[in-house]
Amino acid sequence: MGHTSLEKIISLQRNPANIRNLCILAHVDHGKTTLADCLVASNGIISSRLAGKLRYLDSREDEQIRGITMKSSAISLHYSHGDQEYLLNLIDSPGHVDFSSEVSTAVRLCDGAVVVVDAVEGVCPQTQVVLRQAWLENIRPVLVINKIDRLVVELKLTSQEAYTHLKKILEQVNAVTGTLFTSKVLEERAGKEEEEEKEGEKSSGDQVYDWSAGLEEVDDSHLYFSPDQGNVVFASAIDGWGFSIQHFAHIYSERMGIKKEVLLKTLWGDFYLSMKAKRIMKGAQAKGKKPLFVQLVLDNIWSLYDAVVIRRDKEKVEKVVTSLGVKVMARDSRHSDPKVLLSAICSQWLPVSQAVLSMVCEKLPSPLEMAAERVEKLMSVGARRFDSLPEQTQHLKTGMRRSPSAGSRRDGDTLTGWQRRATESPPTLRACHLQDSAQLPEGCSASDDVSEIPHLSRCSMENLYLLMGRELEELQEVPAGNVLGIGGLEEFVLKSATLSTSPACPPFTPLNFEATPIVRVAIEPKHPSEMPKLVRGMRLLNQADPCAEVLIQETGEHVLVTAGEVHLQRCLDDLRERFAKIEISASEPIIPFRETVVRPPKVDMVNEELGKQQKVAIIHQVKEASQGRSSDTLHLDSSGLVTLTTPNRLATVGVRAIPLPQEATRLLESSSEVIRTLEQVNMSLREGKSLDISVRSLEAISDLKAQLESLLQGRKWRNAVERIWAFGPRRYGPNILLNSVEGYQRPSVWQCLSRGDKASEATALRDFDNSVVSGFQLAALSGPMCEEPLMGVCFSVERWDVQSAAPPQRQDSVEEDSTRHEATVESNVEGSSETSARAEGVAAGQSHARRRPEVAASSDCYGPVSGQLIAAVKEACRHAFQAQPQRLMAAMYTCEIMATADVLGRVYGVLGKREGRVLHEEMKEGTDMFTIKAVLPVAESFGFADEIRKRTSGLASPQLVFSHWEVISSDPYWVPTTEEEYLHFGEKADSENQALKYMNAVRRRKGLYVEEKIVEHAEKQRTLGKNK
Ligand SMILES: Nc1nc2c(ncn2[C@@H]2O[C@H](COP(=O)(O)OP(=O)(O)OP(=O)(O)O)[C@@H](O)[C@H]2O)c(=O)[nH]1
Ligand SMILES: [Mg+2]
Repeated sequence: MGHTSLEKIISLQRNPANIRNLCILAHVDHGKTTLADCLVASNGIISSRLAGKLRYLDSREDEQIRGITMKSSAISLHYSHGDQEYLLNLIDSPGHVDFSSEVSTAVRLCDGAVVVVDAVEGVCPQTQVVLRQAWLENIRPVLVINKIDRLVVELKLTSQEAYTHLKKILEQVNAVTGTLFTSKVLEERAGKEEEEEKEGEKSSGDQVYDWSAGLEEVDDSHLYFSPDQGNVVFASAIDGWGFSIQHFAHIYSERMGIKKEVLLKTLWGDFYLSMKAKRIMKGAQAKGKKPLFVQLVLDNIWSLYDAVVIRRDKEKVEKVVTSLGVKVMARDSRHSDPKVLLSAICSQWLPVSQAVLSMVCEKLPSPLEMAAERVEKLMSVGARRFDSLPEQTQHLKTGMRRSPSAGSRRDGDTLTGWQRRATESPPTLRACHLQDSAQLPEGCSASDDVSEIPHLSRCSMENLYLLMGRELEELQEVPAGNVLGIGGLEEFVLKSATLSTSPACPPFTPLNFEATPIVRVAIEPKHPSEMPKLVRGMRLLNQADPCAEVLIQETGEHVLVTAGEVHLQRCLDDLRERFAKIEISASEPIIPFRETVVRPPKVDMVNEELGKQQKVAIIHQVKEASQGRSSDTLHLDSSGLVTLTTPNRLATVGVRAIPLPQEATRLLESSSEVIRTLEQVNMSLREGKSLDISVRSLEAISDLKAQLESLLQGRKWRNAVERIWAFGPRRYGPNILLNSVEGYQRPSVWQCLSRGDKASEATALRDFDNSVVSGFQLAALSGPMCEEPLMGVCFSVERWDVQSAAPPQRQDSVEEDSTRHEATVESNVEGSSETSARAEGVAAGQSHARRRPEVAASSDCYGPVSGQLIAAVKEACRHAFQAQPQRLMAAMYTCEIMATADVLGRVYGVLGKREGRVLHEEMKEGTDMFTIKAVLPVAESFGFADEIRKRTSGLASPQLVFSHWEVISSDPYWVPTTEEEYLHFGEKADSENQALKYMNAVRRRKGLYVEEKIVEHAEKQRTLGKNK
């Protein structure tokens, strides 16, 4: 087949029934790009000899050097299947975890996916992730089991063993799908039950509970991968071959005279060919017979490999070549590398492109078959239900699913799009999925006024492009149902956008991102004068990359946040070469920490139990330390309660910091979305508006409440959940402000749950309620240890006294509690009898000095009361925090490493050196590969992947994904206190303190004061014995 002409593709674009938009998904290195090469070669775009070696869609230099894909790329291919001609818009996605956001965008654009699995490695973490992403986007997957050649050549399995192995892999993949399916059915069922419950309440009471989970009734057989369903292809992309059982069924039905349908059903499975009876029988395994798949399919491939690659038997090869009826060129058969001959034979005998593309055309849906469910999901953002959307919007759904004919239709056209890629030259591009026809000259011509709708702007598209891998073809018009590039949106789109000709179209739901951006670096240009170029470049990068975040920190630094080390490298390269085109320098990665408090330890650093007196000693110490901090406005009692008065003496707050149980912190951390919704609802309730929230979000909120209640048990937490005042920082973080003020009943944060019944009773907020919350937010945003956000801390406000607005006239009024009352009463009478009486008692001059006339005149010099209260609460929280044992929390990666047995030891070595902790280790059945799952602090992860690769000669490569925050057990402020600790650590206790090291590093970076001894060894060393 020659190079498909542009006209051909344009004509194919007009027939959406024969368009397939698909992406290739897999774990890293499972052979996506290699497979894509074979498909591209089938269109004559690259030579088939180079297929698998060129990796055509890895067009970037760094992709070629590193051998991994970093950006998705799209290409349009043509394929004739039967008497139909198809247009395939193919997107090759990266498999490395750092780029999983690229996968999210790719799945959003497609209607189907080819999931590739390595026949040796089987289902890997990213395989599960991509299957889930495809599931969440409601797109249909088909499976390619790749690298079957490795089973023959590397693992040296027999064909029978290989069959068992392949069966296992299929089971693994189906297990993932099964889990996804079950959870969906259960969820739907829960939703249905609730509706029924509501209806049931209305109608009658006698309902019999239905115990079945609903799983039995739902037919899920079409979801699973099975060769007899035609949605599985076995392949070796690098050798250019691949087949589905249809292919062999076709051959053998001719050759053996067995019906094709029978073969289709029996070629995969526990069937064997009985020579005597000349029939296909069941129960191969039980009778010890060769299954049909082994006998008729695998054996042929095995003997071919045996002849060509393993034994290099020329005669046999010739025999095979003639029996297969393929032609081999002389230079191929003489080539020193047997793989060349092998691919020459295989690519004619079982061309992988044909197997995969036929399956794609038959099994994947066309854009016309887009599920109604998917459209609804796309359009109902956040808590909204689809049927609560305006009618005009709901109408668009039919527009999106209606069959768009060739040409253009202007009624209610919806042009939906996702920004994909921004390059500087050629002009800025965005690949879009057009759901209805768009014509260039008209662009977006909605006549309605759009200015008052937030985040909505009008733009016109300047260019439309066909994406052809490394090249672009400019097009005049693109009919609906295609993947294409759009130029001229640079000014309008930040990261992603929904394009529509109708302003009624809501923005589509945000993409499901699996990776969290966690690695941050500060960036600056080499030459300071080039700052504007850098700023512009960073803006473009922000647009082009779905996952990278660009921000300016309070310090004025330009910060880039990326998902991981490899992603960071790519973003920097992009900035240098494409977007900013200047020399830049990046700081060392800034590693995030969290600050928290813990319960007082029960044992000391040498694992001796802390007795009562020693504990007293510790408390004593804390006291001593805090005494230094105490002033006349601040008071700290031995139970950790901090009382602080505002400078104008009007308000006093008492705050205590309590560590939250770990599970509760984790729950808050993972429910930030729910808390955010809760906050939005409360905000609108406070403003007197009512927000139309869906049952599902309400349910999520009440779930959260119930879970919190079950986690916060015990005397200390009695009624705590009801008393929650706010979450923080930023109002949705994993810290809690608790209202323990006696006599202050404020409306609960959960009030949206009991809307209707209690809303009227709810008491009003006290004045300055908001200031207390703001003070808490500030305190939670940066802690006292190194100004990092807090996590898992509960601040319980136990006292909050506000005196009425009349400002006290005397600065020293607090001293005499008994006289305070009188003081306020008489406050307006300057120089009253009482004051003068006292003044007489004290030396007159001293009294004057203390009274400071400007203070007496007004309290205004301290600023507004709300501001003072914010500062007071913030300070009180900080001191309360410091009164507890403080700890740092480190961000942790989970890390999955596949390694062979012989390099296992080295992997453990590297992990140990970097403070990693192995969670479990498992042997992959049938191989000598081990999967190791470990956790590793982000702070120690830089260069980890490289080190592992080097130490194991490239045999193991880790995948790092951010997982959670973990308390670092050592106390950064630790000094020896008990006898044993002195003995063990010595007076100076200068052994390594990891937490202190981290804390000081952060403090130094932020320009904070770092307490360090400069002269470490100025004294003569004494032996411990003398010291005692
Ligand atoms: N033995 C064997 N190796 C293969 C096969 N297919 C691909 N490979 C090799 O696997 C490695 C990775 O292939 P790629 O195609 O780059 O994998 P990928 O899935 O695109 O990787 P990422 O895009 O980085 O996720 C390359 O070294 C290929 O040569 C195959 O069928 N058999
Ligand atoms: Mg790739």
